[in-house]
Amino acid sequence: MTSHTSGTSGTPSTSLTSHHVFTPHNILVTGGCGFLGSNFVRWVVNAHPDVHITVLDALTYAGNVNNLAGLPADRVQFVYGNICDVDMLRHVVPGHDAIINYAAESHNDNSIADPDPFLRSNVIGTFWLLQAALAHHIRFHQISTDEVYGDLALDDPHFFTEQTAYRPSSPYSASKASADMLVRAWYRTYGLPVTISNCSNNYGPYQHVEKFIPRQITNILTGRTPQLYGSGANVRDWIHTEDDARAVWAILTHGRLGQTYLIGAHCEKSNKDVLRTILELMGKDPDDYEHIADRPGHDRRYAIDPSKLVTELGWHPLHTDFRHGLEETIRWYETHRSWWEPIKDAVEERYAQQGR
Ligand code: NAD
Ligand code: TDX
Repeated sequence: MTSHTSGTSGTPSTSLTSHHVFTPHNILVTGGCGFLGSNFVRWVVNAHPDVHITVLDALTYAGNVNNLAGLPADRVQFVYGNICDVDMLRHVVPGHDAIINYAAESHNDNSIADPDPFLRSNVIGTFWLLQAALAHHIRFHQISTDEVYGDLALDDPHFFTEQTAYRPSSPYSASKASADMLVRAWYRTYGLPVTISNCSNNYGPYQHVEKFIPRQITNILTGRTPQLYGSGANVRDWIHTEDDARAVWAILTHGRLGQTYLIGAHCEKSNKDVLRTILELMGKDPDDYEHIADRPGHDRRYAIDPSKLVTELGWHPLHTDFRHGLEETIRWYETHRSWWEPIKDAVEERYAQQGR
């Protein structure tokens, strides 16, 4: 780890002078072929020309190596591998100055149908990655989720903060909460230099079509009726994936070790409102959707208070117009049909088997 005083793109300047500043040059991004990971890699390539990135990814159903297409080969190296593979980690991890762990099973509905891979990748995988980081005392950043905090009532005036108690609802969120606990223990017991970020719902390009926003956009593009779970009153706090990437970089380079930072852009919307906006933006009747069976244990509302990130690290979201962000996202799916068309039918078949 080296010390510098100058700020970098996406990071703050003034409030940082008392903080240790970390300047990574050779980072390992696990899960970098997924939605958030690939957007983070692309952002780092553009914003930090001095950083080399190794992407380690098992290319599960959710990973697509084409998500890295067009990135310079001398800056981004892809390694095919599973974070549960201890022998592989022994070879790949050394030489990097930071690990950013995006690798995970990420979809709640899948975790309800079959929790097994979630325990393996999210809990056991994080454990082996921590062990590999510890062997070389490598800076470790864990990508986590606001879902570890459970949910809020729709009319609750409170937000999640770093002090909110963990109360995960689904096998997915329980596995992410478990991983966070491991990361905290490796800091306290072994002194591994870690940080954790818990982010709200991301939207933007390269999101798998199993997720809410891409599923509805591609439903409309393929002549299917959009589908709302339950009443549609459930609220999610949306953030553009590029703003999440900028926040992760700020925490990695300027965050205090051992700390958790919540990432959110104060953009709470009910699922029904999001779907109606998508339909309207795509020139359809905003009421042309159907209510279907609710998700078991469905979290009612997520809402993030990002004050710590804002005051300590000076981060602010740049994508503050959600409607415009949705419009751009719709355009992306309209113009990248070859990216999602080959997997769409299989995703819908899997949903049909789950009764959704
Ligand atoms: P994703 O499903 O799109 O991508 C996950 C990636 O990890 C894929 O490329 C997959 O191949 C890879 N992967 C899975 N298991 C692996 C393993 N054992 N070894 C190596 N690679 C493996 O998921 P995402 O939406 O990009 O989420 C990434 C991370 O961000 C997850 O940890 C998730 O919990 C967290 N997160 C996501 C959101 C969101 O809105 N999508 C919000 C907050 C936090
Ligand atoms: O067809 C649908 N209809 C519907 O009403 C789908 C797929 C979802 N929904 C609802 C369920 C949720 O209330 O939309 C909301 C968003 O659903 P998902 O896209 O599955 O996201 P969510 O369950 O909120 O979790 C997401 O944010 C937190 C990510 O998938 C997680 O990886 C992240 O941790």
